[in-house]
Amino acid sequence: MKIPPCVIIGGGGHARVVLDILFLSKLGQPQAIIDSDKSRHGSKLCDVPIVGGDEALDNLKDIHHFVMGIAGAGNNAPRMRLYKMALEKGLKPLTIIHPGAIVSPQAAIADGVQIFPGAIINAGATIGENVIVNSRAIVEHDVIVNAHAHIAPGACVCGAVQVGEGAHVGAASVIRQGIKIGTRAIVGIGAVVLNDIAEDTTVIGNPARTN
Ligand code: JB3
Repeated sequence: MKIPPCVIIGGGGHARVVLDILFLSKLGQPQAIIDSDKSRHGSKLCDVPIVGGDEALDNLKDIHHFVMGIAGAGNNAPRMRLYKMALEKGLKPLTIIHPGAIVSPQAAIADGVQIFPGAIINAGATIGENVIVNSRAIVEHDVIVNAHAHIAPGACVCGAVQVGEGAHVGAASVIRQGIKIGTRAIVGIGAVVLNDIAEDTTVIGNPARTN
């Protein structure tokens, strides 16, 4: 089966891992990177050319798929905006899964999802569009992660938790089973969440509290 050529949107640290996954998984053939930092146009990342900024999306020949190369620590709005921009331009999102991730066949994985090395997605979990499940994160059974959310490295999301659209679950945080995390909420690094979190709310600490 032909490996689909793709463009990577954003060419920084997260993109480096995305490229690693593409090279290993052969789920896409990265042909170009677009990045808003003009000083990097004409250079390469992992041997993939940085061809221009977002305007370059209109002139890509024979590339019909994209992968988000931007993560953003805590703020998922830029990633959501760029994802929707690529869709509007008729590009299709690739879902990328590192060969070293464990994904239950009973999990539902939407378009544009990124599952990083060592991540575990357990039975009955639903992972929404453009979600990042970062390195060694655990998404337990029956969890619902809504679109554009980010489960950061080493986070542990226990059974049947609901993560709101665009929320950020911080690195090495722990979310007790059954908790609801609101839209665009932010869970700080290492937080231990024992109660529901309202939308647009940031919590830190153990036990997690609004800061
Ligand atoms: O901590 C970990 C494991 N990962 C972090 C991740 C969650 O967030 C990582 O260490 C970084 O803190 C961050 O990764 P990201 O998003 O790759 O950040 P950065 O390394 O700064 O790269 C972002 C790239 O996107 C930069 O090269 C920016 O110039 C570019 N960029 C920013 N806005 C954009 C835009 N590129 C395009 N095409 N369009 C934009 O609007």
